[in-house]
Amino acid sequence: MKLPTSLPRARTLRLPLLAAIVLASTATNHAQNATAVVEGTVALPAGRNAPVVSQRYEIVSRGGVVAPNPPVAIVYLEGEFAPAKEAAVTQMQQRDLDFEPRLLAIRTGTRVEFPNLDDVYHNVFSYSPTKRFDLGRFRADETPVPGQVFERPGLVTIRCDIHDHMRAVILVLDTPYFVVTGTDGRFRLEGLPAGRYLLKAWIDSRTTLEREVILESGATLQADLR
Ligand SMILES: [Cu+2]
Repeated sequence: MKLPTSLPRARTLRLPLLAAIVLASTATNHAQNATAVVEGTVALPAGRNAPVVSQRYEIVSRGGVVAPNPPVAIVYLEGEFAPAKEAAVTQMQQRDLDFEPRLLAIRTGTRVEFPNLDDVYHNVFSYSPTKRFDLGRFRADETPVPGQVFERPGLVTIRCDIHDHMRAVILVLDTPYFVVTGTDGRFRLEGLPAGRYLLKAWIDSRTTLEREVILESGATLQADLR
């Protein structure tokens, strides 16, 4: 078949290119317009004899349910998000025979280091199906700092083989958008992309609340979870 004049031919070539440029700029704008906010309150269960003076919750296990006490929740946005540009690294320290923090939320793929800041040995391990590991006995001067990469989403209970009272929880989430509530249940998540998502609140190993949210750029949505 003989090609028509050069003008229409140029047009047909140019159109897909234009479409590609428009798509690319839309994608960029989408990332740049991550300006939505959601805030609200999670209905937390009653505390179990929580010491009111202490702002620091402990991790308790009762009837097979692992929960922070006094209760707090981890609120997160579930959806399809671009993978992290670079692997994140964070820390769960051992200090004064305790984990700091005791409750840690991370995105999948994050490496957690477990530096020992005490002058005794610790032996951090987990039997959780989400992530089983045993770092063995290590001291403060251990190099490199013992750590683990958490690839799968789920709950990981962290313990120390030497100090039975040491408990911590890592919640591995397949999202970059999460926050721990205050003990009053209040939360605020900023810098969110517009769209329709599930907003979830992890309360304990048996309880996660959820509701659908529709986020708009530059707008703050009030959304309570109960
Ligand atoms: Cu220990």
